[in-house]
This record gives sequence, structure tokens and C-alpha cells, in this order.
Amino acid sequence: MPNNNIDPRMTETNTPEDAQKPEQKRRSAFARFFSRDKAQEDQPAAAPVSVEEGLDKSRNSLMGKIGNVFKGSFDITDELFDDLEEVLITSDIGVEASLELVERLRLRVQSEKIQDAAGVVAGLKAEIRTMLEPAQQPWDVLHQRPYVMLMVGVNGVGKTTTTAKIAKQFRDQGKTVMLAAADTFRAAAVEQLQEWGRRMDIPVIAQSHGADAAAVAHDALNSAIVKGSQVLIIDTAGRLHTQSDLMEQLQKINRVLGNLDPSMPHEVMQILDAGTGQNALSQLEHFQKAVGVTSICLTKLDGSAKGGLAISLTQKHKLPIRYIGVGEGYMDLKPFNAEDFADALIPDLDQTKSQPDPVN
Ligand SMILES: Nc1nc2c(ncn2[C@@H]2O[C@H](COP(=O)(O)OP(=O)(O)OP(=O)(O)O)[C@@H](O)[C@H]2O)c(=O)[nH]1
Ligand SMILES: [Mg+2]
Repeated sequence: MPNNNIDPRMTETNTPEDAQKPEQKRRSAFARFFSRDKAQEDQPAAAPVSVEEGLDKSRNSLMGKIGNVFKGSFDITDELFDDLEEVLITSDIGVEASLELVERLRLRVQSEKIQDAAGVVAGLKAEIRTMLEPAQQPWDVLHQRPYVMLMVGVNGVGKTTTTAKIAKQFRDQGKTVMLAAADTFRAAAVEQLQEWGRRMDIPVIAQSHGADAAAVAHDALNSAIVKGSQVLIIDTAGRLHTQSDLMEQLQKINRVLGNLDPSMPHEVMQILDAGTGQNALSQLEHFQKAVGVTSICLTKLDGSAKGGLAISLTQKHKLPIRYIGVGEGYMDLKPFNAEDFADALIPDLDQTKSQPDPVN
């Protein structure tokens, strides 16, 4: 297939600027995506990023600020809780969720008679985990055939690569997957998904750039039914809620699928870039109003110090977070687990040290 129309983000880069970058950075998006597969070409296979590694920036930032609060003499006072509240708010946990978290912590500290910094930090971790639990929900995609997922979100958040990552993971688990290229709006988006499909050996239903996105979704669903595919994932164009024509297009896709089977789409997954912080909450509200979002995928946690966003999202919306993205490889998309997330955000404090390191 000719490659001259492909999104430049997916192609090998070899600009003079790139030549300055470390080897890893110069690898193509495809190479980074497949980096966990056996060594390819001249590159060794890379290990997938762990949730803990992915949340390095968030953890370091949060623990540094907590360290500052605990600096000097340590007393459990109202002031300590006020300071902690401020730290949480500035760590993208949001005002309401921070208030709830600190209130929970205060009660725990009282009931468990906690007196040291390590105990307070452990209590905070336990309460974060409890607040995240509503986002960890069982998910059985095999109870419907095809199980239809509509991927939505604003521009550049990671819809297409997340579509490819989920497809690859499902396929590796033995599920039959089909993709639909319903981003007919952005030039080269169709070719981008087709290229992912070709490399992963997963069928992609597509029409030309500018075609009716709902017609693509309709065709894809028919095709998935005929072929007996277990999962159909529909990639859509990035859009802002203010682009009413594009929001109506999403509603039309929903309607067209629902006309064939009222239970479809089974999943409207909104992809949210963690780097956008609290702005992600308003993105979710707008899409929820327009197309009834049923789940979340939180991407690019590795690139930001905004892991706290998962807590405010869950406190406000109680939607399942199906996945978190901690890197570009397909294994860097992880199923969300409340305990792992809380563990990655707040380390166990060294009891002998009793206090985290402050930010200098
Ligand atoms: N580091 C990192 N990069 C990611 C993650 N998820 C996606 N990306 C990168 O984000 C960039 C944009 O991803 P796309 O999947 O093209 O985003 P999109 O939402 O489809 O973009 P549009 O179709 O233009 O709206 C790509 O370079 C991805 O590799 C993640 O979890 N971590
Ligand atoms: Mg895309």
C-alpha cells in the first residue's frame, strides 16, 4: 500500500533534530508500539512500562509535596490536614475529591489512633484506593457478539493508538476483532488505521476520506456480524464539544448502530489525556451529554504528573476506567486496577525514616 499519505506521527523520522535525540526516541510509532514483541530489525525488545514506572512523575511530585508538609516537627493537627488538602488539590485530585479524601483520612487517623507520618501516608493510600474502587468494574466483552465499542474524545488524546492497542491485546487473547475507520474527517486518518490493521493483521472496514462516518460504522457492524467477529472497535475523529456538526455525527453513529440492535454500541469509551488535568472532567461532561459515555481510558499518565485526575474523575462520575495508558507500546495500556494505582501513586513509606523526602 502506498505510504505517502500516512500521518507523519506514524512514520519513521529522520530530521536533523531527530538525529540529536536518543535512539529510542527516533524509533517510529510502530516500532514503539510493538517494542515488546521479539527484537525487531536492529532494535532489542523493550520491557513494557509498569504502572509504577508510568506514574513516576505523579508519585514524585505528590510525595515531594507531602514531604514538605511533614518537614520539621510532626504533629497531627487541623493545620496538617489543611496542608494535606492543599497538596491534594494541587496534585489534580480536584477540590471536591480532595475534601472527601482528607475527611476520610481524618476519620481513619482518629479511629486507628495513627500518630506518625508513615501511618498518615499509609492511611492516605488506603483511602485513595477506596475512592478509586468504583472505577474498577468487571468487564466481559464476550457476552455480546459482536461487542461494539465506540471510541470518542477530543483531538490527539490517543483514540486511534488506544484502538490499536486494545485490538492487539484482544487478538493476543484469542478474540476475533474488527476495526472501523470512522474518522473520515482528518486527512490520512483512514490510512493511519488501515496501516495499524495491516501491521497487526486485523481487518479494518473503511471508506474514503470525507465519507459519512455513520455509514462506515453501519458497514463495519454488518461486516462484523457476517464474519462473526467477537469485538468491533470504531475509531472516530477528534472533536470539541463546540463543533456541533461533529458532535451530531457521533449521535448519528450511535443511532445507526442502535437501529440495528438497541444494545449497541455496548461501550462508548471516552479517551482522556491525563495531561489535560481537570479540563478532562469538562470534556467528559460534554461528551456524556451528547453521546452517553459509558467508560473511560486515561492515557499519557507517563507524560504528566496528573495521576490524581483518576481520583477526581471517579469521585464525580463513578464510570469504569477500563484502561490507563503509561507508554506508547501496546502492553503499556493497562487494565485499571484501584490497588495498583494507589500503590503506584503513594509508595510505602520507609518506617525507619517515618517521613517522605521534601521538595527542595
Ligand atoms: N507516552 C504516551 N503516548 C501516548 C499514549 N497514548 C497515546 N499516545 C501518543 O499520543 C499520540 C496521539 O495518539 P493518537 O492515537 O493518534 O490520538 P488520536 O486521539 O487518535 O488523535 P486524532 O485522531 O488526531 O484526534 C501518539 O503519538 C500516541 O503514541 C500514552 O499512554 N503514553
Ligand atoms: Mg485518531
